[in-house]
Amino acid sequence: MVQERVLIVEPSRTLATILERSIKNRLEMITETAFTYKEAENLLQQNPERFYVALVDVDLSDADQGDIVDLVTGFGVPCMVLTHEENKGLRRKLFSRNIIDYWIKEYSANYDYVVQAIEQLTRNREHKILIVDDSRGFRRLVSLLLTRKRYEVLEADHGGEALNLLAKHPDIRLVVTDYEMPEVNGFELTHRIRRLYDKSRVGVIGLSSSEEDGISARFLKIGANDFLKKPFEVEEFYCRINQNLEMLDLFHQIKQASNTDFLTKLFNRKYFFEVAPAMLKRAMFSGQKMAVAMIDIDHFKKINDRYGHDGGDVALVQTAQVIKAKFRPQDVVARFGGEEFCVFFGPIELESATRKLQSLCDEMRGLEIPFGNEIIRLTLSVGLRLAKGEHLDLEISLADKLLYEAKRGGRDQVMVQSE
Ligand code: GH3
Ligand code: MG
Repeated sequence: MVQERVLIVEPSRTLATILERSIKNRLEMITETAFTYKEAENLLQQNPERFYVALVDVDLSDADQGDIVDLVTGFGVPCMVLTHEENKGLRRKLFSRNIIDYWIKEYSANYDYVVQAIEQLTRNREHKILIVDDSRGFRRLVSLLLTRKRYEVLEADHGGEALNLLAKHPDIRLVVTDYEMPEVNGFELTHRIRRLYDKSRVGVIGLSSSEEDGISARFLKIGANDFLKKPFEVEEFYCRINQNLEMLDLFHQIKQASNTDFLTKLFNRKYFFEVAPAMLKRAMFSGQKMAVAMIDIDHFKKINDRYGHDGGDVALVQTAQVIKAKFRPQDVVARFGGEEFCVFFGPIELESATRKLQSLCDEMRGLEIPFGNEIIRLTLSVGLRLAKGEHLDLEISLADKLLYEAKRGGRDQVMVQSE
């Protein structure tokens, strides 16, 4: 991967060194430093695309205040500003000249904020935002503001198109929608989005320039996550976008943590029983074949006894990875507890499921799991059956019986239900 570069334009050598160190150490990015406007110009003239972002002081001895911003943005490099002055006019002027962030040096104690903001930029690339507005000019403006911050942006000029794009791009995290639009207005769109996606899955920020009473409250009551009145200050717009995405990320992390097993990162039993029963019911209704497998590590107690609990944990994590890699996205793979796993297969023939599990057993038998100076080896026993009814609990207990037979029959094998 190409290492990202940060251009620092800072007349104070001491501060430049502090910034260089924090960016290198914490973000593993390369820095190039200019102490004057002229030096910055020289650096930018050769291959400006190498700069991911520029961090500039607007007061340089060889240029007027703020000229450096025009230079940097003129080369298409996103520009963040550090300044000595708390000056409202300057702040506004700089945002109108397309900077993406602004800090007062005296308030920025150890410059953590600056480093965090650069880090945030790299994360922004993972966030897809949909802008919905019938005015092309306004969409372009918002889109520019967001792409400058490295968000990925999609545009729709009416509510219907917005819903189509949401269906086509399930990774859209945030919708920024105007209120007044022909056909489907912002309220109607928010309402329809909420029928399909909850607040933690797709965020909605309503916008309006209307003087009508209660627009913001109505947006929020219909299910918008936030509201912003037009025209807005660019800095506030950025803060709201950032804050809402942070909140959505938090929701996502909490959900992830509650659905996955901490050690192996596989789905946990709770999540399994949230999704699999409905899958089975749907499959039974439409006549599809589904299979259930219970997998258990053989003599795992001995592994713990011999290599200690840490060795057991390493073996569990490796086993989980091999199991996970073996199955398809439509199969639900979960750690049920201890050293026991369950696979609920999406539509599949019994022969195909059997082959997959046999190949899993073969792979595990041959796998050498390094632990310190030692190698851990283990085998698996599996019980597999084709689901006959729509009660998952029953299917699992029957697969468990087959697993028990596999154990009794000598372990390291797949026991398949006889038709
Ligand atoms: P069998 O072949 O009959 O399945 O024998 P076994 O030893 O694998 O089965 P048993 O159920 O007797 O023992 C399972 C052991 O797994 C007991 C428990 O201490 C250990 N175990 C459960 N969870 C964890 C874990 O998260 N980490 C580690 N290291 N060990 C665990
Ligand atoms: Mg076991």
